[in-house]
Amino acid sequence: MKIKQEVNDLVKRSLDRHLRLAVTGLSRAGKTAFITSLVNQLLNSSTQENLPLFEPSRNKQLLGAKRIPQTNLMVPRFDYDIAIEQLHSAPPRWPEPTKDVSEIRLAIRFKPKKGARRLLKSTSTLYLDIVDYPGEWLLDLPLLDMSFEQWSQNQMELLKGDKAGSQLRSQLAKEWLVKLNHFNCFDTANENRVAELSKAYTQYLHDCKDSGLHWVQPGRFVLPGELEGAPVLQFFPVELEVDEHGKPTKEIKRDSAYAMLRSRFNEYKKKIVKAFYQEHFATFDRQIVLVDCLQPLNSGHDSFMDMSGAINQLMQSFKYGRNSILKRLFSAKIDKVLFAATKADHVTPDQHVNLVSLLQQLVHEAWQHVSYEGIDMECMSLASIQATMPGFASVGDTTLQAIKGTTLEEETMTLFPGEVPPKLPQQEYWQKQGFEFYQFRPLKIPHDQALPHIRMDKALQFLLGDKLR
Ligand SMILES: Nc1nc2c(ncn2[C@@H]2O[C@H](COP(=O)(O)OP(=O)(O)OP(=O)(O)O)[C@@H](O)[C@H]2O)c(=O)[nH]1
Ligand SMILES: [Mg+2]
Repeated sequence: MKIKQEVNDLVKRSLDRHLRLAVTGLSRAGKTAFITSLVNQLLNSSTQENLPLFEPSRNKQLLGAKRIPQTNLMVPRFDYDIAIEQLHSAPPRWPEPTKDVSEIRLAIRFKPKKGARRLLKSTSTLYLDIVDYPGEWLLDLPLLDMSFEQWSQNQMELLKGDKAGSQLRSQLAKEWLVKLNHFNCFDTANENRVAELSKAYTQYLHDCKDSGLHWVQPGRFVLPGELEGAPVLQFFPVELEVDEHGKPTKEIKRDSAYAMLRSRFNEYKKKIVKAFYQEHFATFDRQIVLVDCLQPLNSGHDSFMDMSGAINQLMQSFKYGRNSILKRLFSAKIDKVLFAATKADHVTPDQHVNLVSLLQQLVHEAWQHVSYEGIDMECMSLASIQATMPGFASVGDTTLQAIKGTTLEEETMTLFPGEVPPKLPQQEYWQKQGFEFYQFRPLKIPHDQALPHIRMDKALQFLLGDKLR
């Protein structure tokens, strides 16, 4: 009897599956909403039928899901209960912004469809770890291949010329640049001065984010988490002359401010960037990248082009080519990447096609490269937590598609927010027509109902469908 139990346990363990799903996106892209909805949909999957595009649910193979303690004890827990509490408060509220990595673990029980699994036992379990981390951290990947001098030069160049966003950046950087002008990096280092200039530089990066520019480096400066105030986050680029090998033409003394900045930059690369890729990124099996295409459409040309650059940068993290930085750090595991345009409920349903083709354009260049590397990729649009309902509005004799929702100020509105361009918009788009969307608060829904969504089931199918067969 005991032996039979042991054999059964052994079979069970070898047939159960594990999957680490990473969820990322630039700040406010909708990560917390996505994870909350995903967990909520799975917890409700055995009793509710609102996931028709998710095969295991449609085929009634899902027996149930429950939350279980995570195995990685070094990462904070994703606060699902608080998010749900906020969504169910009166009036409903969106979950608070988050700043760090966090994770949550689910055990999903299902009936296998065929094969050895089915023969040996009637149920299997998929252990799913869902990890939330800021997309800004991926913007730091290129630092690993850069010297302090190269990085400084890059940052300074961003402020010059007529590239999209340069003018805005140089305005935002003014206060820091004035301080930098009065700073001699060849003098003996003074920690307080370095801290003061770092603060001004960090403020400039925050101001970039607040003005709709997402491409900021180092990414951890705007989302420091526990490292707030630590010297490893206190450095900034400097302007200096370099020789043909990229080395400073002036002699650098060991006790100079320059030497301090350079060593902190190197420490940042090693202890923050490299450590993230080795300790976290290397463990991911699947990745979803959430993109809010609508916010930059609202903010204008520079913000949009800047986001396009940031997405391109973000995608470098899935380039596992032979000579890539990643290859040197670890062997890649991610086999599927989903790009999802979030908050689709902000636009009318007829605009969803355009939203997807716009996203495809945004990721196009890098996309070709990644599919070449053998990763399965897809683009889609979704609303993790649907806050509006589609409807119609009459303008004169014509009836137009519209959306209806309640604003954060508790005002009910029916509106047509605008057309989403199917391609990267040209200058005329910004001059001719704007795009205007409102923030809506979540809908009121009873506790025992799964959260309303648009195409979460399609996302689940791409990310988990094959693991629940
Ligand atoms: N209408 C609508 N709004 C959404 C949806 N998902 C997110 N939002 C809005 O986007 C905001 C940001 O969403 P979060 O899920 O907090 O985004 P995040 O990526 O976790 O943001 P950070 O934690 O700040 O990085 C929310 O407060 C909502 O206003 C959605 O599906 N529909
Ligand atoms: Mg969040």
